[in-house]
Amino acid sequence: MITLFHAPQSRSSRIIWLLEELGLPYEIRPVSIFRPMTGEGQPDMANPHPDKRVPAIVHDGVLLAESVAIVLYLLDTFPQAGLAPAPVDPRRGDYLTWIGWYATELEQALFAGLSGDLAGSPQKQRAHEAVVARLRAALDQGPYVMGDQFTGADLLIGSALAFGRPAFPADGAIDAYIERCRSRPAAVRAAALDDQSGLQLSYEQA
Ligand SMILES: N[C@@H](CCC(=O)N[C@@H](CS)C(=O)NCC(=O)O)C(=O)O
Repeated sequence: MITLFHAPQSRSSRIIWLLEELGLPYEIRPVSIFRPMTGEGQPDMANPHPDKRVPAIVHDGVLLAESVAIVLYLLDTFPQAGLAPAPVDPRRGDYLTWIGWYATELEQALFAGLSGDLAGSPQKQRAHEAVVARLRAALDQGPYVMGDQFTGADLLIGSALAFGRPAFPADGAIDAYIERCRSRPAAVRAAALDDQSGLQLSYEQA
């Protein structure tokens, strides 16, 4: 059994999406978190995340915190979903590069764009432009960042872009990519579950 420690409308929402993509049984444990944007919420002592953040999962006694670690772990542990090239697959390098890019480049550019930090920093501006250029180049080949195959990299990148869309310039290809990702049946199911996730729920999937 996989247990997801989750707070609605947060970075753990995309882990519900991931679990729906995998089609495995899982349980959602709602936890409260501190929400800096509103100043509401308290860290939850029932949350095993070392910083009392979300997401965290426990699978067979193994704790994982950090979205990237959870995506890599679950897609390698359950390869039948076909959402990650195997370590021996030549596409593995591209996959890991996109995941590293998401964590180190896209996240920073997104928060710099949202906070209005760009204007005063040529260095941040340059990094932000590089992120948009790399994404656009990939989407010109599309439909996903690695071409035809939707992978865990798209789940991370697509969910981050959906959250932080105003951080980036108007662009039809980026909008279409976000829509392509979030209209996947697993993403639609996850959005509905996220809305109800104030309740403790468990899902037995086929
Ligand atoms: N790099 C982490 C970020 C996790 C994170 O910041 N989560 C937020 C919710 S979106 C949180 O739990 N905040 C509570 C806090 O900062 O105490 C990841 O992607 O897993």
